[in-house]
Amino acid sequence: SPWAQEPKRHDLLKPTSKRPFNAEPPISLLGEHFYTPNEYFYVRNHLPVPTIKPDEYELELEVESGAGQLSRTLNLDEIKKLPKHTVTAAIMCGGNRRSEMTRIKPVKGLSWGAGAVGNAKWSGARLCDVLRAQGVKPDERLHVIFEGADLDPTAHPYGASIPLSKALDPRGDVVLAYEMNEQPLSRDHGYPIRVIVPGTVGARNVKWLTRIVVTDHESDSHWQQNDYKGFSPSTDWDTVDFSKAQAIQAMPVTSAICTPIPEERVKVDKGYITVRGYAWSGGGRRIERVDLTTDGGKSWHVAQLEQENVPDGRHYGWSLWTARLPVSDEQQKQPDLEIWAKAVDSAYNVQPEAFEHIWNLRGVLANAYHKVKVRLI
Ligand code: MTE
Ligand code: MO
Repeated sequence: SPWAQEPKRHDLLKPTSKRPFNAEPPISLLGEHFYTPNEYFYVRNHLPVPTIKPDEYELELEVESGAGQLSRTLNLDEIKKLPKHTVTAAIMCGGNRRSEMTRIKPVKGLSWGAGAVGNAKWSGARLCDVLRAQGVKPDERLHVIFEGADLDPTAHPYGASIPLSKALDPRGDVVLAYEMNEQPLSRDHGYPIRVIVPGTVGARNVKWLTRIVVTDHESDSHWQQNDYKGFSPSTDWDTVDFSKAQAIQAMPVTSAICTPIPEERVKVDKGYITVRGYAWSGGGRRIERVDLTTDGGKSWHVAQLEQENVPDGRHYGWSLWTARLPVSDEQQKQPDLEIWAKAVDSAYNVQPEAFEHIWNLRGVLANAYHKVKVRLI
């Protein structure tokens, strides 16, 4: 069975599917650590986990250009000998928070909560160094295709691609990572090498990386062509044309309340409650602000941010936030209180208010305000 060699997983990871293994941690735990502990970093696998022996590992690199084809391989030692670069980056699945969008109208896809995201320090060789050493020059028309060692039943690998301009940009911080939070990558997260494409949807961060191709077209894989794309709320399965939409790359701004959790009984402390969560935007855009309301938007309170001190445009890690929200006597007489969070990124992009107008049939890009109803005690 292709599933005979699946790794052991932490009890805190609650599976939304077991084969392939997909799981997220409880959201209340996520908000507690700026760097998500590796043991309960969400796992999103489309296929069985491959077993790769480090001394047998080879990364193929192919460059198709006007001048012809260049091809070489790199082993693990060669990759580790290249200058080591570390970047803090959150990885978020394109389907994060899908379960909230589903409540409007059903969508096809795993029913993720707000925990299909994690923030880590990734270390490895810079892809721009590897490509430049092979003589690759900037060209806006080209793409970089990544393939994994995980194979579907027809022996096709998991695959995805990104524009060459992102791969070659030193500020793009794309790394061939062998460490996650200073530990060797675990099997579930791509041992021995995965590509980290900061600011870009999780699906392009290919694990168990075995092949890189620089070429004039995107990956023709299912996951690049017929999945992870956004559509109008009025597009349904009879009318959808996947060739007409762009594959998701940079992710939109989003946030989530990590504590309290929905239906939690919350004690009001001297007229205040404390709310914590995360916020993140794709494309290296720093989180500028997180606003909270408990009265449906009549009054807003600005949260305190915890974030890395790195320049905007290259701010790939998430921000954690905390807010103390006043609860009026009037509100304390009601049993329920609804908290809303919305984040604003450095381009002043802001989350949409409701899921109705961003609903799409695959349930991706689910970034409306996060709304959590709690009970006051
Ligand atoms: N890479 C390979 N080879 N196979 C996969 O199934 N899943 C992708 C991406 N890379 C996937 C992959 C998706 S959709 C996501 S969201 C991230 O990996 C999840 O990364 P993680 O499991 O390390 O959290
Ligand atoms: Mo994903």
